[in-house]
Amino acid sequence: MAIAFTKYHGLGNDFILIDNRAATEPRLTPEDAVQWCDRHFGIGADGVIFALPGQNGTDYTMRIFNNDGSEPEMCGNGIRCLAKFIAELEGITEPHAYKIHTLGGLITPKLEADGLITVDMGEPRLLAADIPTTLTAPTEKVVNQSLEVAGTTWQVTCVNMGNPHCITFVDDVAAIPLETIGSQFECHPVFPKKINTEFIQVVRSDYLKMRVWERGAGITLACGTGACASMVAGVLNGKCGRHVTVELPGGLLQIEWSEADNRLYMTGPAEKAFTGTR
Ligand code: ZDP
Repeated sequence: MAIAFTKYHGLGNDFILIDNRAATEPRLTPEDAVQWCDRHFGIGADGVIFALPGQNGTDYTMRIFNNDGSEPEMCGNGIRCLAKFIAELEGITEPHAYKIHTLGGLITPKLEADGLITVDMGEPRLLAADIPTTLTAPTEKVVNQSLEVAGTTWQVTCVNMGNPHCITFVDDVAAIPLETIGSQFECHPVFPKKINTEFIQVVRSDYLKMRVWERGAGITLACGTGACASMVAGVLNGKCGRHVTVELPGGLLQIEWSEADNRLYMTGPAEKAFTGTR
């Protein structure tokens, strides 16, 4: 039977959204997701996102498959897309906040009057055991640690935003050979759950330029959890403040790390591209 879908993107990080409100398990298998995400033989996307019934008192549950069929815990750009998708399903046009259960914990996206979405992304986790990584002792943070990848020693900082991230500050993001080194970071043995990898150029203390290699998806135009993780890494290394604009290949995200509650707030767009059935 054909399944209806809607394509959305957040700054060019694109997803196939599926109305999964009638069942507690995703309507597609990971293998289906790989085929649907194929840009030549399928619909084309960085991942598939399912809007499932809520649990533990939440409005909805979000599950996501990467375009390689793996399942990440969280997805920052994706949850902005999910918020717009469910508002459309429910016919809601007013500003509205949703409580979303994810494998990375409770996340709260809020549709704003101007059409943007602000997401309460929760608190970052910093201990090596929580990343997870074996780069240092389990109860220590991984800040400015040496990591050997592709014959070069990189200074990395690791942050978990529901999903794992490894951040490296560089002088010029354009000069980084992401196509060749990205997967070597992703699959490095010090990261037992693999890793999302961000390269950050500090333009000003309130403006970062980022390029990303995503676990399970490769180079993408934007990564919301990655933008949050990168600004946390910037603060830990004394390179930026707690209110920053992050410039990604697909556009800009505003990120705030609140001193009052230790939570990250990410603001950015999500746009519908088209609907279809497959
Ligand atoms: O952690 C992972 O495996 C990522 N590929 C998940 C997707 C992250 C995302 N790009 C984001 O915006 O946070 C969707």
